[in-house]
Amino acid sequence: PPMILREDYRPFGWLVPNVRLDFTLGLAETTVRADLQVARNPAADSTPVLRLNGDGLNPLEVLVDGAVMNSWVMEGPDLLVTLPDDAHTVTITTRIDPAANSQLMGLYASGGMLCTQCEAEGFRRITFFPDRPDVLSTYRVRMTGPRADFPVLLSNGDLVGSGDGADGTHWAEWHDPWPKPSYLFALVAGDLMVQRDSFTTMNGREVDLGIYVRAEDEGRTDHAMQSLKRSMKWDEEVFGREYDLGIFNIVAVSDFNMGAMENKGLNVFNTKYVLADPDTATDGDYDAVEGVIAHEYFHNWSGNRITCRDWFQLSLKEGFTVLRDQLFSQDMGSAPVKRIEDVRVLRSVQFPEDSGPLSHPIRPDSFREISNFYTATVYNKGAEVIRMMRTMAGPERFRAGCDLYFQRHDGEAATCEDFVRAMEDGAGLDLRQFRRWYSQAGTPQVRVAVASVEGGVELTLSQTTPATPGQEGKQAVPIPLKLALHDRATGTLGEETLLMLTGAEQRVTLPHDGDAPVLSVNRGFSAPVVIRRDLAPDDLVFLAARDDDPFARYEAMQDLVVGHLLSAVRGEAPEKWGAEGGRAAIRDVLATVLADDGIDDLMRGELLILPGETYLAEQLPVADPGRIHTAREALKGWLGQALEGEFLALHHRASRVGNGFDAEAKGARKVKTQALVFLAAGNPGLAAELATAQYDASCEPGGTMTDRQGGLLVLAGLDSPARTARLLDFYNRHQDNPLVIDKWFSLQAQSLHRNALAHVQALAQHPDFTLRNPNRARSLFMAFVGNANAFHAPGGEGYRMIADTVLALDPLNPQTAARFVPPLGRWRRIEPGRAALMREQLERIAAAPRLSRDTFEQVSRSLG
Ligand code: BAL
Ligand code: ZN
Repeated sequence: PPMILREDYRPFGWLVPNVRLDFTLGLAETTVRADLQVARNPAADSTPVLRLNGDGLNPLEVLVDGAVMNSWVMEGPDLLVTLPDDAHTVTITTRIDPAANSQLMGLYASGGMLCTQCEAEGFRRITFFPDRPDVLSTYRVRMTGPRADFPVLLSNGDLVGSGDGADGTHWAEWHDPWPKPSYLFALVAGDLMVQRDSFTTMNGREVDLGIYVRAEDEGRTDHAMQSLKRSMKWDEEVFGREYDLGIFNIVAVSDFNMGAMENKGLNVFNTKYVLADPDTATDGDYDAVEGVIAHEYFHNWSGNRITCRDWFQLSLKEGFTVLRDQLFSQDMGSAPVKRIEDVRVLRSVQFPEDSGPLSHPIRPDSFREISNFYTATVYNKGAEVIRMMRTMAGPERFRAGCDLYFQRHDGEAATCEDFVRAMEDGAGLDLRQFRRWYSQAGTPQVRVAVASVEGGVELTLSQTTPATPGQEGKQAVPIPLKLALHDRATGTLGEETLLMLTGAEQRVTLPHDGDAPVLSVNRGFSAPVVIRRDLAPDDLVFLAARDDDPFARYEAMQDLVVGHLLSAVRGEAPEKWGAEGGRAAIRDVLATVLADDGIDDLMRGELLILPGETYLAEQLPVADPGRIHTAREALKGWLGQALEGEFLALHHRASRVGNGFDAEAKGARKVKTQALVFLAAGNPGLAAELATAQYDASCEPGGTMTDRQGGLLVLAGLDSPARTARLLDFYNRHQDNPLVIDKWFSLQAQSLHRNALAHVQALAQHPDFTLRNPNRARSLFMAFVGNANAFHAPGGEGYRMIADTVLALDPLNPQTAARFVPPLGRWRRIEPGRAALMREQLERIAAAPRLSRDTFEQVSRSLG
């Protein structure tokens, strides 16, 4: 498959101002008649040839200005039509089989309904079209189909007509007045229930809201609806963005590759991010629903009104929209806790991506398959880059920059460069050097040294960025670092300041009048970098217990544990880390955290989370996952014993808090299961009893899925008679709810049980398991990949199982198959024995005939 280059961008030779689509719907056969009004693009090189992208399509008929034309040609999957004049109407008829569409791209059948997914290049599986984001058209869509099968017929925009046809058919016609690229087209036809509501915009316009689900999911959409209304209001208040149609619909689909899709006026969602009730959704699920609903809604401006010129600009809409949804969630709940959660995701997913073979800048320069670039780098690092601009400008000037961007580029297909320029002009920032964040891959490493000088301290800050594939030499990037200088002896906390590190090395002197200065740096995680600081364990203990920045407290706790665990993994002399190789210090800080009345349980829960195994592996040039796991479990067990009384008391206290959805109740549930996690490592018998009791209590009326899943997750890692019984009970209780059965698969695949690998092998044969449903495939195998100890089984069985999954899934659903390749691609950073086994499996995949473009690209980059 060819490499597509960013520098090769050229405007399309034709404009397509208006599109009419006429669908005759059937699950196994849908006919599509497309009328494209086309005109030469004065801004492009003139060409009489209209290239229309297709993917697996044959034209049944081609008309030009109403007359049959037979001189079209196919070039690969594309249809080429040569047109004599400057403006024409081209009409093309195609026929597709939605039921056979296992890729879930284009128009497909899911549980008896029809739905679409077009981003990035799915529209070309429906009809021939210039399927690129810089071709903007208004769409008029007519659908006809059997009323019994498809009582609900939806598309983008406003409903402009509907009626009955012959033989039990009916039709609906929708019109979207806002020009949009083809990737934002959507159609849904099915037997669906709807929850309706309405929203009055800041200018007094009424918007009809609808959330459509299958009958069995009725009653689980209220949280999604409330989240939508909160999002609409927040975007008006914080970004000044008002909704621009009379209708906003959301449809939940159970077979879906992504989380959700921001189609204009008709968002299509994975059921996982719509449905929620206390008996079936965890607190994490509730938060995820709120965040994804917000994300898709916010795309209406950052993505739809202003879209991307080409797919290299994906972060223009995704990075910005992720930042917007993060800020929204910060405002809806606990801002510090949300920030810590977002940093944890960035560091456990994006940092490894950026230090591995798939590393790419947030604005990539090349790709073979764009689906492979919907990554944590484009999304999450992209959000961090825009967040840095906000930090440098402050919220008000940042808002002025956003306003200018929306005003300047409304209705356009824009570039990252356009966004940066609007920020320069609107926010008054000089971003000349900052642009490197868009072009340079890799995570900058910042070394911080502190030396006492007369009247203060001198900081020496230096930065380097490791080489990444295709980018050997790296340049310094501007790094905004929030810092404060505290004093350990007096406990005085210093004022926060913002320091810009712009060069490779920089020295600054900070005034200080105590004897024991302690630097708190990258507060709030103001820059997406790795900080290397040589802080004494006593200083980390001080920061973990006392820093006024919650993130800095979390970070000090993480550093303390990372320092101890890496020493243990390296087999270093433990004295450096103080008593008990640093364990005593960790125990004492945890005890402080457990007793601290100044923080709520949601924050306490963050401080109790030990750094994950992937994050720990990332700290080493080459990691032995087995040693990391052993060291981490040993620490957990030691802490579980050393603080058994405290964790027990915490579990009791938290168990007495009610089942509500306020911060107190959510916090209590969070720390309750965390207490179990430590106790399970320290005193498995006691933990099994408590986990069983927690599970059983959660099955009483009003009990929550959070407690039930938490109890069962811990139990699933232990050898206890209750384990089998409660797993069976959970299955029987929820067997009719696929999203909960996904949890049942996941929690077994994630469990710390020594036979987790064998459990996963058996579950893959379970009658409820299928690779055809992406949620189900991920619930077992992605959860398994996240279970580092099981995935990295020394004999390589875990690697083989994932390679088997890729090979089995690739012919069905290449986009989802390719997502399982990156975990194997980490081989260079794993000890040689396992690395060879990982490589072997990559080579086995690479040798398979007829690999998809998606999997081919990921495997060849991983081996490369
Ligand atoms: N645009 C694809 C799904 C999302 O990022 O919202
Ligand atoms: Zn998005």
